[in-house]
Amino acid sequence: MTSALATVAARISAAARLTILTGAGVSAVSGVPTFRGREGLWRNFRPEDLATAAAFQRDPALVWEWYRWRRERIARCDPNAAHRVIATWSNGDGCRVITQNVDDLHIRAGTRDLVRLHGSIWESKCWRACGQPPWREDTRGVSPSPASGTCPACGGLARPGVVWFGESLDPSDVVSALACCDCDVFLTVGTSAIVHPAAGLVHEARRRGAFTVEINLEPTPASAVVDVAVHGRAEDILPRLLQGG
Ligand code: BV8
Repeated sequence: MTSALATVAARISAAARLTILTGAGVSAVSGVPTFRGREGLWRNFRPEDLATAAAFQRDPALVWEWYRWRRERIARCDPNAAHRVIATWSNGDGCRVITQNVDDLHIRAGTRDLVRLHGSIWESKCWRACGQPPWREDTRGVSPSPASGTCPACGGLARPGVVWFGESLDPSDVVSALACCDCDVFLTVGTSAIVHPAAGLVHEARRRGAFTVEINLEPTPASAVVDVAVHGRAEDILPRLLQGG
């Protein structure tokens, strides 16, 4: 057990309030492609090129093809040990989980009271915002039929129910995420700490007095800010922290 892990484990067990922010690295070992890793590319497109309203306006078929490809990939993925540890912590008192991920693996692992900053890939919504609430297309194992590309209320074009670059997050999610920064320990796990406003949360937690920890394979822009930066795989590190380091 390294001294860094022992320090973090001690801080977690003494914490009345624990907040965990996750990114794509938590789902990587489950087989979900990360955004900026090698396998994150799709036909040489960058996510920032496709996950935008402008890209959808320009070529909805291409964007739907990417989301359908991701849904089919994610449908074959299951939660891993990192998700299970986070779910265990979330079912205790005082633990809140914020995720940037849209794969719903935290939910499938039983995480309680999850703040999903960027929505869910299993949801669709009306492109024209006709008033139809978002609807789920959880078709694990089966790719959604093309008909799922239309709004059940107005028959217009449907779009993936995620937050795209250049779109504002749901204000209630931002309020919830900021409230989670009032904590004793803030863990940022498996995120490149590039996408805002999620990337600002660890700074806010530190400003509010939290003991901050990063768990990642490699340094990120958050590494210089946190109290402890642990380099390793989330699926290895988190179970060791649950066991006391
Ligand atoms: C907004 C849904 C107001 C779609 C996503 C301030 C400064 C700079 C830019 C901005 C700023 N404020 C706003 C912006 C613009 C923009 C932004 O941040 N751009 C970035 C690219 C610079 N933000 C926005 O547009 C946001 N909206 O702020 O509204 C506004 C409006 C207009 C103009 C200005 C402001 C909306 C952002 C939401 C975008 N949607 N997803 C979809 O999924 O299709 S974001 C997308 O990136 C995913 O959700 C993903 O989760 C997220 C972050 O990526 P990561 O999760 O970190 O994944 P990544 O692959 O990058 O990294 C994985 C990490 O895991 C790596 O570090 C790797 O080392 C590590 N890892 C891998 N395996 C493991 C591991 N670690 C541990 N264990 C392992 N096994």
